[in-house]
Amino acid sequence: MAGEPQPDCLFCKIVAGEIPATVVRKTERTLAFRDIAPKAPVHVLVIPHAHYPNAAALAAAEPETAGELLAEAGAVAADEGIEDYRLIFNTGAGAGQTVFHAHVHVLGGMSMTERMV
Ligand code: DGP
Repeated sequence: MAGEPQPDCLFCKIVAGEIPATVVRKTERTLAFRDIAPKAPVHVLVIPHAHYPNAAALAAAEPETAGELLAEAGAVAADEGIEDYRLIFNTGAGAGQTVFHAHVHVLGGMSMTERMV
């Protein structure tokens, strides 16, 4: 069923607590944790607990959760004390997506005028 945990999904395992992560925020529907290979001083991933392959699929199925994902991304930036930050949704392997569970990268803490993930 759409949104159900997938046995081979890394981020579903983080949601389930089966793989450790440095969690910075948690809501009933979302989880925010530090990226294992940070590309900026602040590099946090915000994901839905529910499994969807990318952010657009999440928004189509659960628009409220997609909105919460964005609100939580803003809350992460506020918690980290950064006003300027970049949100990135890689979608598809050709765009650099490596984990096929919806997530948004929150990147900041340095000049973001050129750098891309
Ligand atoms: P993307 O390339 O957009 O699919 O981003 C996936 C990100 O997930 C990438 O920046 C690295 C991060 N990542 C991969 N494995 C782990 C992990 O086990 N723990 C954490 N915290 N992050 C991970």
